[in-house]
Amino acid sequence: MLVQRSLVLPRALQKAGSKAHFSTATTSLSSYKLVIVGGGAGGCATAAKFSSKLGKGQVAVIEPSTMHYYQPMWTLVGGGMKKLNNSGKPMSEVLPKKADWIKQKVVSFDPDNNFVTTEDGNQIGYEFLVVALGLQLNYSQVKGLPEAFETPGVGSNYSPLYVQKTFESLKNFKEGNAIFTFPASPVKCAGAPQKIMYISEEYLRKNGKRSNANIIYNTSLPVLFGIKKYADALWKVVEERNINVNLRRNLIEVKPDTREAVFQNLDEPEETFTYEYEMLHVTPPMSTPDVLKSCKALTDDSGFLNVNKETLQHTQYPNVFGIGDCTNVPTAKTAAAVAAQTGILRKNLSLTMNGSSPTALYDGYTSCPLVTGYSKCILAEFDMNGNPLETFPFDQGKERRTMFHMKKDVMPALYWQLMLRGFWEGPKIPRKIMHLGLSR
Ligand code: FAD
Ligand code: UQ1
Repeated sequence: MLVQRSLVLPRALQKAGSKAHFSTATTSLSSYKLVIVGGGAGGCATAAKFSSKLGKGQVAVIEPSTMHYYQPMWTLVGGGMKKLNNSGKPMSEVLPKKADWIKQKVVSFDPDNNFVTTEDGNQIGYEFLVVALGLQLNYSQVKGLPEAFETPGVGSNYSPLYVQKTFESLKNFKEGNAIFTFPASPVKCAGAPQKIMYISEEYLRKNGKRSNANIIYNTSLPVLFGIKKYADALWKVVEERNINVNLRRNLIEVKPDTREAVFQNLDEPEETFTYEYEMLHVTPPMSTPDVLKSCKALTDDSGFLNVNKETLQHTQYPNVFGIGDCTNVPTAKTAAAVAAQTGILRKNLSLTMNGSSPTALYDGYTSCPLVTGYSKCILAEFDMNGNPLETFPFDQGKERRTMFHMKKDVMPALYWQLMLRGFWEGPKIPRKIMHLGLSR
């Protein structure tokens, strides 16, 4: 339920002398103590924490989607290990009951006057704002997409619309190139574009089709994976399994009529390479959603929410915080990172609400379970300086069955039962226990 209230500035901001501070707005707005924009992993977990702390009617989540998806499961859906409907729940079931759900899209921000506008034209005021908008998938930046998803052989684990096409393409594979792409943009879960390749390779091997298949990973990046320890492990996997990796190749066009994919050489932009495909798995270019990108006051030059990378507080507006994929925190964008950030946000937003300054500092913890088939996984965990920050007291650079089961069977429950309810802030405590207090 929306309450009518005039906009008052929090004490913290009156002290801070910030931009948001000198707003003299007295307009009566539908207003909340805390507005959370986006009800995905970060928004939902944050809403759970703060709605139980602040009570009913104090927190609103603005989120247009009817379904909430556990996106990490899509890697397994693309490989035929889980069904798409296992990966989603109605948004009404996951958002906390004590928060008001405004089922709308935010269409603009006005951080100087502390309100956002929704698609239906309403203005929602706030004392504090958390931006948790995730990433937008820009399939149409590749010529021929998204239409090519209507044709055989083309799938994408990144969207609930196309993830089932991945497994369909794998099942129907006869002979030829199986191509997996990585775009020239920041992405969420930077390991996912290659996880599905290892799964596909094993599928084709187990189904007697591997000798008919040429498996190709065309990535825009200059490396196979950003963290050396895990990149070294993955290079061994691609060599052992006869996978062709081409660096600095960016998908620019899909021609479904001739089943061809065109890539640009990012080091020689005039040069293109055209490949026929039997199967094509597309990881789309991504950006922050247009509504955020177009708000220059809130974003950096790349369109990401401009926050202090350690406190998650906005660099200009102290009553604005960010969480998850849409911020410019320089770490890999994953749900695991979001989990760790919820702990930082819980402390720093509470302190700010009470008129103090943030003290909790995020180390950039993130994790990518690099699934390498139907029973193995390398669990990459690292910080924002690229240093491994592993939970378990064994070498996580090795493919392991236990880590596969953790990804497939433990993580979904951890996400739905603990994280979205505000009870999982990442593995810092288990990590300390397992390293006898000797880890960060
Ligand atoms: P999201 O969870 O994407 O939520 C953003 C929300 O904002 C959405 O609900 C959206 O509807 C809403 N929104 C968008 N625009 C608007 C608007 N204008 N107004 C209001 N609301 C809006 N992470 C891992 O930790 N481990 C993994 O193994 C892993 N594997 C992955 C595999 C795949 C194939 C994919 C796609 C992702 C994977 N991830 C993994 C990444 C993880 O899912 C994301 O990092 C995480 O969901 C980010 O959370 P978020 O809250 O920032 O964004
Ligand atoms: C994690 O915390 C998390 O968020 C819930 C994930 O997303 C689903 C992960 O994939 C991983 C690996 C973690 C880290 C958790 C542990 C126990 C290492």
